[in-house]
Amino acid sequence: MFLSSSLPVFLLCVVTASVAEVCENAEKTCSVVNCGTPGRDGRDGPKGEKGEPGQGLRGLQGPPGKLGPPGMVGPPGPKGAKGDPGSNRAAEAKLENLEEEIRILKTQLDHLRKLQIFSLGKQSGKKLFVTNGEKMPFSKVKALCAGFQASVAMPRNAQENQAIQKVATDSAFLGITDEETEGQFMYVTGGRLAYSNWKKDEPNNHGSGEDCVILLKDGLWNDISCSSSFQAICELPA
Ligand code: MFU
Ligand code: CA
Repeated sequence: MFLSSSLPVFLLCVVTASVAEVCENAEKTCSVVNCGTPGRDGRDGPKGEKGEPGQGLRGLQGPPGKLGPPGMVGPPGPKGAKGDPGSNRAAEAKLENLEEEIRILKTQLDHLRKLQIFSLGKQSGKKLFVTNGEKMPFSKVKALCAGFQASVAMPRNAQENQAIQKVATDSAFLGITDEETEGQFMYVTGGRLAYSNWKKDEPNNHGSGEDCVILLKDGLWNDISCSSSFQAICELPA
């Protein structure tokens, strides 16, 4: 009875001798039967040194890190939706007043312009010729005209030449020179002459040289020194 009940424990003892705990239990039960394999003696030894890093696959990626500090201010966002209609009554009224004022000013300006043309009386086509009656060297005439977005008078046809003649009370400079190439007269604004009205035997580049042009009282042209003083006549879009 005793032997038969301890036989399975004995067999288990032999088969699983490597499992210490089972063997220990078996020893308690096999007090009469020889268990065969002796038990381990003493405690576990000291921990070994850390091994070399493994050479297998890398471990899985860890979880995401903490949120970083806030970045710099970004570019402005998109334009907002259109405002509430009717919420700008004051601005609309102001705009209407301004538009009305502009209409009035435009009418007054138009009126003044007509008066100016009438008083000067020297409009030719799309050009308006004006003078202050002063005499000065050519460089001063250029500066004077440029001062009000105008050019020195440049007659491009007989009609314009006559209009300038009417404005002039004395010989006047024209916006024409051959300063760049002697004998090749050009407009100060650029381009070859479209029209000329030279006096007989002119241009003659007399004396130490004559690169500027004057309109004589009779409407004929003479080349003359740019440093001499003659009347200033400007042209501006009419
Ligand atoms: C004529 C003109 C000159 C200058 C001189 C006094 O030359 O061409 O431009 O006016 O008379 C002889
Ligand atoms: Ca001359």
